[in-house]
Amino acid sequence: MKQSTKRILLWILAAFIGFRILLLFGGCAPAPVETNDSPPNIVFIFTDDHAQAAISAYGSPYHETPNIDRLAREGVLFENCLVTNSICAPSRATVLTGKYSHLNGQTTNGQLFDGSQQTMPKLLQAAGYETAMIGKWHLRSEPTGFDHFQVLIGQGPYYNPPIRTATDTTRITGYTTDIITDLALDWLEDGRDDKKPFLLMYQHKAPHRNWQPGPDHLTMFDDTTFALPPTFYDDYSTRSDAAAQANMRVDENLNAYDLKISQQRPLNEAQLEVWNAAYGPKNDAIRDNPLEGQAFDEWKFNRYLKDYLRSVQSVDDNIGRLLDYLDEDGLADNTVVVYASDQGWYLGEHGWYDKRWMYEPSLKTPFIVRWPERVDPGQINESLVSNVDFAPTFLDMAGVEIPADMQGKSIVPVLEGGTDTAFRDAFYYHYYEYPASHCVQPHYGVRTDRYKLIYFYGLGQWELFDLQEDPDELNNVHGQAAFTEIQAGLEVRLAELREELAVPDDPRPYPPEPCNSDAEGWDGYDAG
Ligand SMILES: [Ca+2]
Repeated sequence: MKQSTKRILLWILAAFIGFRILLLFGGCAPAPVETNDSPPNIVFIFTDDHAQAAISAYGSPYHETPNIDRLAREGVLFENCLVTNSICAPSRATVLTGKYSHLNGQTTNGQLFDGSQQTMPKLLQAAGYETAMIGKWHLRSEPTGFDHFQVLIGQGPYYNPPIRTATDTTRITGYTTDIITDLALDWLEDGRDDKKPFLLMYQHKAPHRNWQPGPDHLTMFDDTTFALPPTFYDDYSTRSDAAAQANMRVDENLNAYDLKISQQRPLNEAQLEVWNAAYGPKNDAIRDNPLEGQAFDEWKFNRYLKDYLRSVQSVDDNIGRLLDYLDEDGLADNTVVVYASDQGWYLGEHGWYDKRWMYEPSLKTPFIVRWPERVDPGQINESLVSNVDFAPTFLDMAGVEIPADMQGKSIVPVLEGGTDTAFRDAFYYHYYEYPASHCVQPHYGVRTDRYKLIYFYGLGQWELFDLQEDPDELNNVHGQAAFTEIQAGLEVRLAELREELAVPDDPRPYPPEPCNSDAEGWDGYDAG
């Protein structure tokens, strides 16, 4: 190359560098954010059917969850994380795709998840992340977008779970919540490529039905009696016909296997030993002192609630193990830790267990984010965020472009900006699965910070709640003169959201199919 040409190229290079420096430090350019340059690791802790009411950071009236509370203390707790469709597989599909059920194809638990579509783990993987999925997958199709997976088969058992990998299936002896954590820690320690940032989806079965506690907590709460929740004997007056039609009452619909008054399913020797230690003496007591009426309802509620809380307690213990590992290994600062469940759950509110409804206990799911490098600790945020926002948020955290067809949006501005950051004025919800377990009528609706409008389209019936005046949603004010304007505004917003989100037209006239979940047999246990 001629000297003169070389000189010209050097000048061009110098001018380019100067321009870049000007961009970085010039008066009109934003100040650079001082952070670690490497993209953060993401640990997504995901449980199944965990109610906010069973986390002390959310004000549980029942128990303490010190390790989840620690995450909340060190991060941001979202009070209003709303799910798009309150049931297992649809929630999981929404988390993976950043899309509502009608677009990702998973409207109910009955479908096979289409793993060929775009997902957040695939996009992170393509951007150089190492991706792993360990624990409960529950999407029937083979996991895609992961460098490594070790998953339960279907719902998986609470004890001695078969664990499936890309190449084989091995039964591991022990309590599933502990085992999933062992596998996650093994992967963090020895399994991953430590030159890459990682996404670890660490997903528990617990506290899904039928709530089998671990060996460490079999007798926890034995000396406690919990009072029935104030709405336990809800008679569903003022509501549509849907609530009264459902079969998910603690006092009527829990069966012997749920309540551990019968083994029913064949148990192996190890399971039998645990079962006898935990329930043998308690069942002797109930046999010798038969109960009836409200006393029997209270007994059932306590049996149910205590097993549920015991299952949660092991989740909390294991989250402590994981947080300790991140500290000890020096990973904590540049690792985002997220805690969430696939939906909320009823702990006797309205008399119920299970989920599905757009009512608050199942619409809301726990959501806590800790990100020491970027987010101030100890925040409580009331923004209307959602599980549809998880995928775009993780991509944003990783510096990966969010695809235009994702329907959620990044929560990062809220995480960094705090409570005054505007996020979403109204949220769309849609539940589809019917006829199915528990006979909950399909419905959709809109929730704002204060109001909730629900349409049960199989019944052609509406409900409207003022959450400020009626937080328990006992008083349906739809059609009342005082709410005419509010109702009209919500109807408009609902139609707008349905259009924005490309929701197909109402499936009316809805086929008047009969629903009888008493005849479901054991299928109810696979109902996510
Ligand atoms: Ca679930």
